[in-house]
Amino acid sequence: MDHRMTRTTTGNRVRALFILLLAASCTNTSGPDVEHDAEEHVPQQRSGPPTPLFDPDSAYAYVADQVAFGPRVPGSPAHKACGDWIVRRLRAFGAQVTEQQGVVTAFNGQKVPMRNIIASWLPEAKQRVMLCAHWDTRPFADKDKDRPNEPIDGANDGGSGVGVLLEIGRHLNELVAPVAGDAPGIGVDLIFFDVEDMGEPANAMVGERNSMDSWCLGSQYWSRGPHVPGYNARFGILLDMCGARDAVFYQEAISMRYAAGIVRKVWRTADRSGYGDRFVPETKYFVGTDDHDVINRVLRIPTVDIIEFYEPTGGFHPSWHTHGDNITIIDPATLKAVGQTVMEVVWSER
Ligand code: AHN
Ligand code: ZN
Repeated sequence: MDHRMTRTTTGNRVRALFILLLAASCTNTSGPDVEHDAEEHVPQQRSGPPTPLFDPDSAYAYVADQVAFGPRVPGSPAHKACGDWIVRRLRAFGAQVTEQQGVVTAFNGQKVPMRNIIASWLPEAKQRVMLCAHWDTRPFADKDKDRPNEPIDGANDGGSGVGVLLEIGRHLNELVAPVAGDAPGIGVDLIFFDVEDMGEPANAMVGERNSMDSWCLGSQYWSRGPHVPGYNARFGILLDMCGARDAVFYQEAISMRYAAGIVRKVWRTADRSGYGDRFVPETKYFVGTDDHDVINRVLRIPTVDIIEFYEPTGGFHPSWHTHGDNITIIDPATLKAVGQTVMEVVWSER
């Protein structure tokens, strides 16, 4: 299980090499071309601990581990086992873990058990950053011609966001560890929302508010009663469907409406980190609703959604809510672009 711990030594060596290369590129000011290149690809100089390297193979393994449990349909044994595994991982990473359990009502009247998982580093810090994803998977494949009533693997839809969050969580003790003479750091919360994906299957009413309210039941529950009364954060970042091969991320319209400044911060950071080809600074309206919607509207924490826009469909990846959403569409390179960018944003907060 903890084969990842053995990667730490390699990680440190890779990081040392990275810092050496960075130092070399910073002192090499012999030609204007070199200097220009360094400006574009090297993150801004700042104080505080350097951003650790996000390990794409570790993140990928976390996605595969989730898929191996089977579909994480709320109420199922696989869902329970995967939730327990997420909690164990987070505790091993040094987080304080809080769970929110409740019962919510699906669009068809069915009562569904709900389990939100919240992992906190520096829980007492007033200045906080929130990162989130949904960890449940859709109980049916309503966009598939074959076996539409069977649950999906949700490697991308569910699995990818959780995989990236866990790999970030593996490094968060390094961020919050006290440094001699340094001001107290900022706190971080990773929130794993349940029952995001039991929304009403699309019909003529698509885009209508009532049908939109049937999605994101875990984040609705948390937004109306956060795990800490009066909870606040400087900003939030939601990760949803962020692991498919060649995925490109546009500035999602709901995020632009409520949190344009944070969107620009994230997309600028991606560019500075060398992922400008993945993060395109143009707005696309293609998400009906997602977990960040209710967080923005109810708690008013400016929260952005990093979610793939797939050009040929003008919307989601073609595997969306089909059996094609399995581990074969996941690419560690996509997880890396997203994970390293988000870590750079978080590590830049002072
Ligand atoms: C709609 O836009 C209808 N749903 C986006 C929320 C979602 C479902 N994300 C993943 N699955
Ligand atoms: Zn979905």
